[in-house]
Amino acid sequence: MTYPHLRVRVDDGIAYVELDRADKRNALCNAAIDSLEAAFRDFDDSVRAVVLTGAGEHFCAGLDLAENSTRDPLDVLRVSQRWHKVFHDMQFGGRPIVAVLQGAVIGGGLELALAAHVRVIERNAFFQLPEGKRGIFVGGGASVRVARILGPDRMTEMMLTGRRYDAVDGERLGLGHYLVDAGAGLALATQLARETAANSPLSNWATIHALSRIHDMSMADGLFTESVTSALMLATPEARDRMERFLGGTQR
Ligand code: 1HE
Repeated sequence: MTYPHLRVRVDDGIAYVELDRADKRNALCNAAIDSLEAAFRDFDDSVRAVVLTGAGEHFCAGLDLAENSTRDPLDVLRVSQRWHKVFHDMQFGGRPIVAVLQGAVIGGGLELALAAHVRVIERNAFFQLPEGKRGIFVGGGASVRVARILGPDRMTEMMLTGRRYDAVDGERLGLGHYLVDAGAGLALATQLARETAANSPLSNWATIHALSRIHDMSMADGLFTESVTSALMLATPEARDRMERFLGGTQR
């Protein structure tokens, strides 16, 4: 399958999805969003994890401003809700996504990055929410996904001042989980994707879904949901096999 502005290949159970619009710094136009939706929808069960990258020197410069500078409010509302759906489907597709972040991770680029579960930051990366400078507001989920990591206070400051966080700041603040030299991200992301792909798919599915939802619950509801999820998972044949294998290998 081919997807406009996206390069997709599958190798040994890992899908490599690359934003392929380097001449526009991988800015997300409607066609690129459509491609992301289609690519993730088209993966079959043989794809157990995804590595998400951006071609060229920058991960993603965010919303395609050229395409969006003359929209009316209803149109913008539709674009925003479409991004929400596509990023939601990526985040909750049940497959771990490992992103490699280099250069600009700006606006909608950061929103896309945060739909990934594991993020590797290369030392040349920088993070910015310049929406205030462009006279707009975040629309691809940042007020939820960025604010959950930074908190609304720091995100407000980031948006008001348009400040740039560098790679070290990004890792320190939790925008990514690993910090590596420029050019070293793909190798680590591949290794991490392989590790997550070797987990039980059901366990990955539960981790991806349950933790995020439990975060939104009261303590009592969260603990109850954890118990139910735990009971469901422990009773699966795969869980039994894996525990037996561990016990057989180490304790018997
Ligand atoms: C673009 C875009 C874009 C580059 N939309 N065309 N995002 C921004 O405000 C970020 C705007 N971009 C930049 O700040 C810079 O381009 C970068 C720091 C990312 C890279 O700088 P540089 O010097 O390597 O590239 P450049 O020369 O600025 O751009 C190269 C080309 O990409 C140029 O087009 P060209 O035809 O003149 O070659 C740029 O116009 C084009 N380009 N970024 C359209 N974003 C759902 S709500 C989300 C809201 C947001 O994402 S707001 C943040 C928008």
